Amino acid sequence: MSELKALLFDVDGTLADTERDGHRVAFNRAFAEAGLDWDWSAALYGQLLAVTGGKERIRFYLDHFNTAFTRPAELDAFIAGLHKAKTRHYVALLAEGAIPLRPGVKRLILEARDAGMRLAVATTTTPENVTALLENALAKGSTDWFEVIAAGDIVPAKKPAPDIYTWAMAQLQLGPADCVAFEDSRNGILASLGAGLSTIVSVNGYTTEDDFTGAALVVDHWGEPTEPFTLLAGDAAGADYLDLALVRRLHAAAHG
Ligand code: XBP
Ligand code: MG
Repeated sequence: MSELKALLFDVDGTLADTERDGHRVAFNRAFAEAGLDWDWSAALYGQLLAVTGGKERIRFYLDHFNTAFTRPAELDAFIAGLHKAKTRHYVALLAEGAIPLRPGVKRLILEARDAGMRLAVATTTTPENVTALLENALAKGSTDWFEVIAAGDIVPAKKPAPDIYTWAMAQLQLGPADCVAFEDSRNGILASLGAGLSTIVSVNGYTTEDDFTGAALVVDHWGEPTEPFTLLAGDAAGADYLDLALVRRLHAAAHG
């Protein structure tokens, strides 16, 4: 039987509900700062989330939702500049405490850390965003709790490609049978399952209708003893919040 050695966490939508009120707001502030009349509504942003990666999302927007925009000669540099400004606005939002962790996230991470579980992040978002969320929403110095922070452009192909998870496990020198992944979206679970990882999903406002076939468990959030989760798929063995015992049970069911 494989021993559970590491937990691999997605960030956006999983650790915190960052997209609608965080990233989207930061994108719009960067567009306004650049003198652009682009305004991504919550509804439009839900469509744009089909593409992971902020720079890739801006290009997707231009290709499919704003073809009338007169593109500058150096489009990649233009997009990169917008995205740099967006990251600055996003980090500022997190520093104001605008985005809290989702239910159960701090509790499970602390429990796993106390149990000596190795922790890693595997995310499409920009590394500065991960640090800003952990330092402002989890705990000062908590970036150091994560042995590996696999983020953004570190791999050639973003989610739904499995690259970010494969890279993170390579850094940990672990295989998929040693780990469990935590995700929130179809792009995310395609990446984690593609890397062979048993995956626990917590949905959010943008992903409730996503196809999570293959997930070990699907819940609305990780829950707290006083705030039970709603089980959407899988066997929680009667538990109503996600703790390390339930994670271990799901890992054992997947890996014997
Ligand atoms: C979510 C993403 C990211 C964020 C925006 O990442 O796809 O692109 O939406 O962050 P994950 P950036 O769910 O894998 O954490 O603008 O820095 O890409
Ligand atoms: Mg996510």
